[in-house]
Amino acid sequence: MKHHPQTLGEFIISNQKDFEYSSGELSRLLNCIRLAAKVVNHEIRQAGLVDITGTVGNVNVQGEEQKKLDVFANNVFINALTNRNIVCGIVSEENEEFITISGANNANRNKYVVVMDPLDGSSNIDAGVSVGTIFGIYRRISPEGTPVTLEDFLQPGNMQVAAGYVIYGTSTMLVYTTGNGVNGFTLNPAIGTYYLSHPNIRMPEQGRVYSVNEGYYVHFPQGVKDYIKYCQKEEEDRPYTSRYIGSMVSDIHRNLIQGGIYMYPKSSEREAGKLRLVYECNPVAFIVEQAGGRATDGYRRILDIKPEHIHERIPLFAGSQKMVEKAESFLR
Ligand code: P6P
Repeated sequence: MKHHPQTLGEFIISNQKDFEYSSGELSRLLNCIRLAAKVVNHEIRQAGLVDITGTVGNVNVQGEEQKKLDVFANNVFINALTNRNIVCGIVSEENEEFITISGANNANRNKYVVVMDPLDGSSNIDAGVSVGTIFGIYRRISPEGTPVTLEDFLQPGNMQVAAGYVIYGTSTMLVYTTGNGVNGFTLNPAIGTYYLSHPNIRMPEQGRVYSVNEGYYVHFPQGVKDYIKYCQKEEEDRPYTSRYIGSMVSDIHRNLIQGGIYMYPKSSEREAGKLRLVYECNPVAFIVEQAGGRATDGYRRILDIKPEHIHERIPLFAGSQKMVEKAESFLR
C-alpha cells in the first residue's frame, strides 16, 4: 500500500501534545496561517496574469514602494487572523503601529500575538523570483481581557512559542517549529493540501554556500571582508559557492537543507543592517536553531536580544553552526 504522507492537518492533531498550554488555540492559529498562505500563493502564482504586480502608488512604513502583492498578502493574513478570532494583536512589516484586535467577540481574551513579514523579498516579484512569508507567535504578557500592549510585541525571540515561513518557490512550502524541531510541508495546489515532505529538518553543521550581497563589499566591516575572502580562498574545503537570491526566505531555506551561511551585516551605509529583528530575524533564528544551526548579529544570539521597537533593524549571521562560528571569529 502506497505510504500516505501525513497532511499538515494530521500532523498538527498528532502533535497537539506539543502545545501544552494550548486549548487547541495554537493549532487553530497555525491552521489559519496555512489557509492564508494558500490564498497568497494562488495570487502570486498568477501575478503576471492579472496585472497585480504593479505598485499601488504609495509607500509603506519602510519607505519602500508597496507592491500590490505586499498589500494583498498583508490584508489576507490580517483578515484571516482577525476573522477567526485567534489573536489579540498583530505586528506587520507593512504597518507602522501594532494592530489591536478587539471588537464584539472580545478578542482581548485571546492569548497569542503574531509578528509577521507578509511578503518578504517582494521587490523580486516582477522578476519572477521566489518570495516568502515570515511569522512568529508569542503568548501575550499583558493581562487577558485587556487590550494588547506594545510590550507584548517587544519580547525577546526566545519567548516565541512557534515560528515559521512560507516559501513561494518552485513549490510552495510551509516550514515551522513549535520548539520541537523543524518540519516542512509542501502544498499540493491541485487539492490545496500540505503534505509532510521534510520531517525533522536538520541543518548540516558545515556547508559550502555563503549568501551575502557582495555589491556592498567595500562598505562592510573589515571582519566581514576577511570572512568573505576566507570563503573564496583555494584551500581546505574551499572556495565555497556564492548564492544570493535577494529573498532571505529562499536563501535561508536552501541553507537549511544543504548547509550554508546567510549574512546581512551592518555596513557604513546601514549601521544596523537592513533586516528587522522582530518579524524577520527572530522567527528565522528560532527555525535555524531548532534545525541545529546558529543565528547571531555577529556577537549576540539573536533570540536573546530584547527589541526596543517593533521595526528595529539588526545585522544577521544565520546558518550552519561551524560557518557562523567561523564568521564570528573574523569579527572579534
Ligand atoms: P539587498 C528583501 O527585501 C530582504 O529583506 C531579504 O529578503 C533579502 O535577503 C534582502 O532584503 C535583500 O537586500 O540589500 O541585498 O537587496
